[in-house]
Order: sequence, then C-alpha cells, then structure tokens
Amino acid sequence: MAEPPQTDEGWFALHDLRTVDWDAWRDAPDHEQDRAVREGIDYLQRHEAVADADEGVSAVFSVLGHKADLMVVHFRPTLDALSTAERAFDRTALGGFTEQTTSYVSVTEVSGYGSTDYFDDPESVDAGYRRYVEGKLHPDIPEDTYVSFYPMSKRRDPEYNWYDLDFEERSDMMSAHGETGKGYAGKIKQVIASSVGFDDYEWGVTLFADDPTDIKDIVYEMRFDEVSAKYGEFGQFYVGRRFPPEDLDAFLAG
Ligand code: 76R
Repeated sequence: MAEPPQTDEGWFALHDLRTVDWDAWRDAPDHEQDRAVREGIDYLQRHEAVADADEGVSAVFSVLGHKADLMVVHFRPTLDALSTAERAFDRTALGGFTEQTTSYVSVTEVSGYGSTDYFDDPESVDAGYRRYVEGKLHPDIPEDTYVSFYPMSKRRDPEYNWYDLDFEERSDMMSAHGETGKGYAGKIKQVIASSVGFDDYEWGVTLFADDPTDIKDIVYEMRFDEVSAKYGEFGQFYVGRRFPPEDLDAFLAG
C-alpha cells in the first residue's frame, strides 16, 4: 500500500447553496417580506458573530448564474453545530423563500507532504509556521471579497491513480503545486477542506480574492501543474461576492 500523508483537521465546513423563489417573493405582501428580511438579517448577523457556538466563522455571498442565488458558508468546531446552523436558517421566514439546491460538507485539513515536524510534535515547529497551520485549520473569511467554491478529487484511473503513487512522487507534485500557489500570495486566500467520507468529492476548495481575475488566473495556471493536469477532477464551480447581512434588503430588492 502507498503511504498516506499525515493530516490534521480543524473546523468543519458547510457550504449551503440556495435559490430564492423570486415569484413567491414578488407575490408576498410587504409585511411578509419585511419579516423575511428582518429574520434573515438577524440570522446572518448572529451567525457571523458566532453567537451560536464557541468559535467559528460564517459569511453570506450572492451567487451569479442559475445554480444558486445565495451561498451561506459556516465553519464550526463540530458537525452538530453546522447542522444546527443549517436548520436554524430553514426556520427563518427568509428560509421559506429559498430552496437548498445543493450543499457541501467538509473539514479543513493540512497534510504532511512537506515537513512532518508539525505532525510529529506541533510544539517543535516555530511560531510562524504554527500560525500558518492555524490559519488553514481555523480560517477567517475576508470582508469585501469575491469567492469561488468548487469540489475536487484526485483521479483513480488505471493509468493515473494518485492513490497508487509513491509518497515521494506525490510529495514532489504537491510541492510544485505549492510553488505555483505562492505566486498568488496576497491575491488569493484559499481554504482547502477534506470531504472524504462526508461528500461526493474529496476536497472542497474555497478561493477568496479582491479581483475575480486572480481566481481565473490561479485555477487556469494550476491546470498546467502536473498534479492538476494528470490527477485533478473537478465538480461544479460557484462564483459570488460577499455582502454584509445589512444589505440583504438590497439583495432581495435587486
Ligand atoms: O507548502 C505548504 O505548506 C502548503 C503546500 C500546499 C498543500 C499541501 C498547498 C499550497 N496546497 C496544498 C494542498 Mn493547495 N490549492 C488547491 C487549489 O484548481 C486546482 O487545480 C486546485 C485547487 C488551489 C487553487 C490551491 C491553492 N491544495 C492542497 C490539496 C490537498 C491535496 C492532497 O492532500 O492530496 C488540494 C486539493 C489543493 C487544491 N495551494 C497552496 C493553493 C495556494 C495558493 C497555495 C500556496 C499558498 C499557501 O500555502 O497558502
């Protein structure tokens, strides 16, 4: 058997994607719309403030195109907390105007393809590296930002089977991947979360950027990295923009 990398896990993630029933929304009387906006803002503010758990982060995004209108992203310490957050949205008057078209469940992950010092003894690595790992396991979400979310897997074809490769070979490819990624320092923030055992692909990738072209550029450039070119398989892409809960009214009016 090829050797799996060591991993460490942090917060669990739920990407909750919803369409708005615009016909029902337009037909609804003012007082129902007002209640939906009020309860929606209250829900989003409370969850962004993580009033429902000890720690975590949440954010809401408007999504372009037909696949969804809204994406609510939650990171929480447990799957149970995510489940509670998901159900609480359904119970709001806003939830009644939405349909959950898809969703994605995962857990933030770092893997030991590089140095294994952190995995052998987290105390042995320097504070800067620990902060770096901590930021991956317990990410924040930039405020005024574009987002791209997509699930992906590593291929398991007879010719290209990632899970059959020697550790060394995978490690070399991941390090080349990391080098490409470093070229986007300051432009792209990525959250990599494993969905093995939780959802249909193996990872959920969430990219944040001030400039959406940087999202296009990194995904395109990485297609030429050996690891993505030979072993990457991708699900659907969702692109959107974060908005503050107080702007829910404007989102629904628009
Ligand atoms: O060196 C390090 O500390 C980290 C190196 C690193 C790992 C191990 C790294 C760096 N990534 C790692 C793991 Mn990544 N990443 C993606 C995508 O669309 C595509 O083709 C791929 C989607 C992007 C855009 C991205 C960005 N990465 C992973 C894994 C787990 C693989 C496994 O365990 O087999 C996946 C699925 C994945 C996918 N990666 C970086 C980036 C960026 C910007 C970096 C460098 C900056 C940084 O480390 O913060």
